[in-house]
Amino acid sequence: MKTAVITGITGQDGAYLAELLLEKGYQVYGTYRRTSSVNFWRIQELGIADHANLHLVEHDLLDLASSIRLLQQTGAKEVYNLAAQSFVGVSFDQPVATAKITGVGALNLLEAIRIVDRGIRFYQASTSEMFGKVQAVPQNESTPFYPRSPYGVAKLYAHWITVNYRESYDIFGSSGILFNHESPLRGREFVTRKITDGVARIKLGKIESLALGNLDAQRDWGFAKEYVDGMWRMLQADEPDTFVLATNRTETVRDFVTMAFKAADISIEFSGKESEETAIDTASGKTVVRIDPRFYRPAEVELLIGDPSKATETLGWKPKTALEELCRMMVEADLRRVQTGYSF
Ligand code: NDP
Ligand code: GDR
Repeated sequence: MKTAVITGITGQDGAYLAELLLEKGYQVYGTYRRTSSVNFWRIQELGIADHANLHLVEHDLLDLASSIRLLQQTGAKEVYNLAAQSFVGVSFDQPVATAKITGVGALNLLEAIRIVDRGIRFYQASTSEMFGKVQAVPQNESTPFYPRSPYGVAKLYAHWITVNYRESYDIFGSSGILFNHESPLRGREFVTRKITDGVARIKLGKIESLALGNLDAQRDWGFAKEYVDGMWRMLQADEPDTFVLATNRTETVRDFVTMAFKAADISIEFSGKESEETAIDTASGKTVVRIDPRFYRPAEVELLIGDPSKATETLGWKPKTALEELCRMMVEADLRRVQTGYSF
């Protein structure tokens, strides 16, 4: 039976990847960090929390001995490193913690692989945030990196150390440069879920408006469930490599807002400029979106659009879900959650 370790089992991708690997018959060891109240809501929502082949393991990504024991005790042949301080906004306030967990965390796992068994295959969760300031569009595996946040810089370290261990020690380390991917399991700090959750609350009369930051940012948003399949495919390939996963379509945050309100049958209209911009519900005339400059970032990534051709040709991976469908799925899930009072 195949055995895999997923770091960051409590996150969006960790939950979907665990579901996928369990469906494929794997023994899955999902790691979580020690806190006074661990939250397993995502694996509970997917109905896999009590699966006989899912083992939840406490692990400290900054403690090399902890990673060595993890690999020795599980005997895993595939390691998916998804744990990270993954919120770009917070990385400006906690740059050192982000560097450690998001950057050096990957190194600890690679060192553990070097010590325990160099045959273990390793997946590193790299990101389009490494492209940062636009150097070319669409972005692909050869586009130069120019990260714009402590998060992006930390991820770039993790990316290059994966490449370095591949080249230095012949370790099967693959890196997926994934563009934004969303789902009903997305954390509420990220803009899409913040919007769909906010729209649901406005629709159900729980709040009046939603406060956002930069509406002009453009993102290439895909469906997380499809992206974890791409991660798995990378570790089944003949050779370790770097792959972009993206949809090759980009939209502004403003367009996503309009789409989300539409999914809740609310038509809105934007007016005003920059921090004065607002959106009103055209039926009631009430303001439903306003700008709060606290959500602006010290440096912004303005435009992301990825070219996934290499993953399509080499791995047979293709995005399938249109953004409108993804947005509707998220709004419907949030309407249900707000109605039942069970919302994370
Ligand atoms: P989430 O934020 O949903 O999950 C992050 C995971 O990392 C959680 O399990 C979290 O645990 C864990 N984590 C955070 N801090 C620590 C820590 N100090 N020690 C151990 N574990 C920690 O992210 P996603 O699932 O969306 O993303 C998965 C990975 O892919 C991340 O590395 C992210 O940076 C990367 N990525 C994500 C993209 C996306 O669009 N979703 C795109 C490209 C890359 P806890 O629940 O305890 O906080
Ligand atoms: P991002 O995602 O930074 O791309 O990183 P996020 O959803 O946080 O921001 C996307 C864009 O929306 C703008 N924005 C806001 N963002 C948030 N969070 N809250 C707001 O109120 C708001 N208003 C506007 C942001 O400025 C930004 O331009 C995500 C994470 O999952 C990373 O871990 C991952 O690596 C990248 O995607 C690819």
